[in-house]
Amino acid sequence: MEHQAVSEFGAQLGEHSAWRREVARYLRGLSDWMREQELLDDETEERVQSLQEKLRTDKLMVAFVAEFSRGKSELINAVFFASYGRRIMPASAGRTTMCPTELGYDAAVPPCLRLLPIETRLQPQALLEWRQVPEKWVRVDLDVNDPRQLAGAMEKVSETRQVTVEEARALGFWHDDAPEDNPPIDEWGKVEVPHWRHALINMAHPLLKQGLVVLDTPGLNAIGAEPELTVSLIPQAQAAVFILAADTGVTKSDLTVWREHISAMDGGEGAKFVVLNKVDTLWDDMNSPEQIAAQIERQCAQTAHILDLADDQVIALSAQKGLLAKVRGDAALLARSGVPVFERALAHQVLGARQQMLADTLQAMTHRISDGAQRVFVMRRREMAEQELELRGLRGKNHKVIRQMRARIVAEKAEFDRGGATILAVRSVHVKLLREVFSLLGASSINRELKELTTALREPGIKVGLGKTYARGFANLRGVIGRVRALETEIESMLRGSFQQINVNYGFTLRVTPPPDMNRFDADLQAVERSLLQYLGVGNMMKLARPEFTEKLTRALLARVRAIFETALGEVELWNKSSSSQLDAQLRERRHAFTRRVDAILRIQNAAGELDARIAELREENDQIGVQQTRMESLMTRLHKFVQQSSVPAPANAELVAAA
Ligand SMILES: Nc1nc2c(ncn2[C@@H]2O[C@H](COP(=O)(O)OP(=O)(O)OP(=O)(O)O)[C@@H](O)[C@H]2O)c(=O)[nH]1
Ligand SMILES: [Mg+2]
Repeated sequence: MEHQAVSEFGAQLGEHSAWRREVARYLRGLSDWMREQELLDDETEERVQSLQEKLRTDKLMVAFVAEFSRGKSELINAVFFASYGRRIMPASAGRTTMCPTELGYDAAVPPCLRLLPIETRLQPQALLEWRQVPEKWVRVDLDVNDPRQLAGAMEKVSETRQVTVEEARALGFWHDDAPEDNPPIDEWGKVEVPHWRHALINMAHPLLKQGLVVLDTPGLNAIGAEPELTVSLIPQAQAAVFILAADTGVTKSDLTVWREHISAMDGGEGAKFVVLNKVDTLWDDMNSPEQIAAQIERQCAQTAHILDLADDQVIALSAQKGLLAKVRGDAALLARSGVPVFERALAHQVLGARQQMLADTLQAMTHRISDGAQRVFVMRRREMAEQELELRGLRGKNHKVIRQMRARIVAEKAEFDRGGATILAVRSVHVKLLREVFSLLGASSINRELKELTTALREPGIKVGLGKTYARGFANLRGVIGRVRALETEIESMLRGSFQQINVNYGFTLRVTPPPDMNRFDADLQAVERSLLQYLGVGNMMKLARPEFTEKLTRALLARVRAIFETALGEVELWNKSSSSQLDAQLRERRHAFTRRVDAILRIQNAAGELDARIAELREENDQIGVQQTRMESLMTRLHKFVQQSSVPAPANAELVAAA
């Protein structure tokens, strides 16, 4: 394998981004054209825009989670930062990364490192809320062209402070009930705690610019004290990388991290990676390469067994040698380090899955677009056919008949406008039902359904029977989703009935789009429920007796549930828009048609020969619709062809078992 300045993952992410940009370009071409032809209703327009936005800015988070000193930061350096020719994230023996560190890119902010002081833990706001308050973060500017300055600034994530036991307790780093986890007291009676609560790194690194967000986390104790990491940040990552070290094996605390943060994680097998790092500690000149390979394979198998995974799911590598090999341009060492195998697996699983998801969304979208357009085509053709018939009937007729015809059209239009009242009535029922959905998914509904649970959590002291209260709280939330589902069904059948009526009465082609599927939100809630379950065990009795802990837990929980309900609400809103904008579009078409008919009659009244000219025009317009249809289909086919072109190749399965 040849030396690569950019990693395998980088190359594939680059291709994936190019694919996204290209898809966005095709989609823009299609939607611009559709808009010009007045074939796009408001709702579809909104969906197209949001997909465009997603294609442009969608983030992809990879979280590195493990006990301290397993090599998280070193692997991040090897995979993402080797091109700087040195270590960028601090990686050293003992506890190094002291606060969760997010690396990403935001064009609106200059390259910098932002740090949230640990004291913010004394205040009730959730991390999510602190993100909205930039002035509370300490900012350090970064010079991305100077690797030394960069690495120097990054050292900040390792900073600690000496505080009294009292302060440490308040900050969540000292627990009288778990003395073995407490930091040692120095001769001045102080203990060491992290200086920062969270770090955000903003830099225009090529991978970050393409939407990658890397989350580096500190070892066990520091994560445990920040429930938001467990409830929100890690579960929402597209991939989690769990790291073990060959020289320490699988320790009890490794297992705790695995159980609490990774194994319960949603997103299927593809989203979890298990790395056995530091295999270079087994590279021993006294043993033959075969012996070493066999030993590594054995350790992978053992690890897989303990974690209850298939043997080939543990990737053996040496982050340190991988970084060194890239910096030196040593291809043989790089291959031996096993890092490229990990990069390929990551690229394939993460990017492949994401690309598939975008492709599916796009497929559904174009389906919807073409469906809507076909309905408009049908309606336009029908209007034209009717008008042609009307005009043919006027052939050879005198002025009086023509005048009567005009009067009839005007009367028809007036009646149509009056009929608008029926349509309004349909809308008001619809709106009423929707209002119920909105109140079910609103914040006060969540508070109500979780009242018992939040009260129990906030009660001082040991909590008894919390597990049951917890389960009840989530059952309530799922009940709400169930009620929303029932209302959706009700709205859908109401709409179906009235659309049918309107179609018959006015020759419209309205069709009810299926309501958003609530199962997804059900599944999201279940994932949240699972992610917090670990806190309710007997082993956590003491933690749960601490008000500052339960307060954080409660807030993190509420924030996450609120986000899920808000997403559901957004979907229902869009669905609502789909029926109202269909109706609007067809009403508009019909009004156009009336105007065209009246105009034609006026022309015919004014000059002989106009009648045949207008009939010929109608023929032409009708043919034009055929041309539009063909054009639309060809634009769609081009888009689909491109979308299906996958940019991410599959890794050979055998590669996943690294050769030493
Ligand atoms: N021999 C060897 N040492 C490694 C390897 N990867 C990391 N290390 C060393 O292990 C130590 C810990 O690595 P880090 O990357 O700081 O570990 P971490 O998981 O980020 O640890 P915390 O930040 O403390 O949570 C450092 O001294 C690294 O140089 C490896 O592949 N081989
Ligand atoms: Mg680290």
